[in-house]
Amino acid sequence: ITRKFFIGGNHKLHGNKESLTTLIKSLNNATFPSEDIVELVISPPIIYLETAQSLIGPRIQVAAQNCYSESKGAFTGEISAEMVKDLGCQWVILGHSERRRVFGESSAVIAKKIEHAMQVGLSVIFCIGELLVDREANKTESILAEQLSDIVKSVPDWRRLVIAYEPVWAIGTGVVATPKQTQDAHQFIRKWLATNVSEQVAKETRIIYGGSVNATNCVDLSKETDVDGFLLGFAALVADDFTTIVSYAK
Ligand code: G2H
Repeated sequence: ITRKFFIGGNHKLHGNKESLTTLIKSLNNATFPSEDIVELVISPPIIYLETAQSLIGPRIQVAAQNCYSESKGAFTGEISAEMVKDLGCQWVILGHSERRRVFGESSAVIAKKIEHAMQVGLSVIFCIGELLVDREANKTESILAEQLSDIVKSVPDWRRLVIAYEPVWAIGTGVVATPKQTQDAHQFIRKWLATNVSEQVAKETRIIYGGSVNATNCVDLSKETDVDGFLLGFAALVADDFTTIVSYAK
């Protein structure tokens, strides 16, 4: 497989300058598999992007947790992809279920954000996933297909898109998807890409899993064929957990 394993750490609304500095120093001192094997990204709150960017060693990249779809203008409280890029950051997380659900971001808004961020040169971690009611109603695949369809025309460069499968019922709940549930969803996403984009994009796109991943359950999840990495939440805040999870990169 030509897909490089990918581990992202989504800090969400956690930490401060001191804890972030301590975390990054620990990561800088950790021993990771080589950069040919695994790509590492951390995503602190946006206000600390510059702090993170100034502290990281060569192995770690930085992602914003969000950015707006316009370059500039009367959009109080927003930040642009250009600004993220200006700080030297290469990545942005878009479509996270917390953005969709807590902040009411529609698929149309997310699609515009993806397109703009990519045009500016950022790489995107794009999140999709079903609710528990969807899974129980056997609608997981149709929800994933819908979330993919909503953005498929807005991706100018698939090589800079990582898809994070994050079942909403597994996010921050301690209830992790089983390796089989994960593999099934990832395989479905890959097939969808083959049919609706191209065989090559399907083969090359990293599909990572997020939702209550920890230093124990990552072992079996990482063995699944179509699992190309993880988007970590709480585990990303603990340097030892992050490092352990990275050690299972394949
Ligand atoms: C899912 C994940 C990171 P957690 O949101 O994006 O968080 O690992 O805390 O469930």
